[in-house]
Amino acid sequence: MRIDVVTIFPEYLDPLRQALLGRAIDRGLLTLDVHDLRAWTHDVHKAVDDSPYGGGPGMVMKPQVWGEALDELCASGTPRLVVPTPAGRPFTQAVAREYAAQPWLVFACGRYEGIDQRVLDDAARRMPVDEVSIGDYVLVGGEVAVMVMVEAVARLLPGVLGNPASAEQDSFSDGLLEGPSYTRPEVWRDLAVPDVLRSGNHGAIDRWRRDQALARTFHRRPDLLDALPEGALDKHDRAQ
Ligand code: 6GU
Repeated sequence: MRIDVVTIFPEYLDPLRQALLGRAIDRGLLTLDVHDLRAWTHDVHKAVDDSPYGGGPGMVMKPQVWGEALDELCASGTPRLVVPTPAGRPFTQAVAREYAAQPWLVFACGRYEGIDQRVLDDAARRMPVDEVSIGDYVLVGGEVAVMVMVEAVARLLPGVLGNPASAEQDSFSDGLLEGPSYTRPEVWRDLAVPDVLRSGNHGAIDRWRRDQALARTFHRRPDLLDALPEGALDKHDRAQ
């Protein structure tokens, strides 16, 4: 998969080259190119923003600079353009899976009060454009949201995780939160590992884990239970 990111703070994205994703890049599973938006300015001040039409606080990113950047980056094909904004549709695990199936993503990081809407309207004439939010809170810019999304997408690419079963057992993959995990020692600060996990009875272990996931989801995210598809809960689940 190819990922391009356009930002006025390219070094902000450096952490994506660490650890698991760094290895995926080194192994050629993922190509990550980060571009400085100011490279497409023409004035001495390298201005990327201006005051908003209609008044109000803050600054809006200028359309000409973004237009030239996207024209040049997208000249060779049709990527999916992703624009992080708190005003976007929610980024979920389902969206991460959808992105992981794309050959090419371009992320356009806005700062200030966002990017002139015509940049997105114009791009949408040539490519799919998604405005997405990573949650109901406001960040100072799209860079950290892009890091979140790239990490969520990259770990789903074939070969990136050592053990692909990890992705299959994630929270959300079955619509429920994952339950608790334990490792040695058997007793730590007088707290014991639940007996069932040491029983060797894999049927009982699976049932226990499912019940833990259901209880945790019920308490922490009842909205997820309401959203489960018809038939997702069996009669043992409903007895919980
Ligand atoms: Cl994607 N961008 C910004 N700037 N703030 C956010 C966000 C995105 N998602 C939640 N808050």
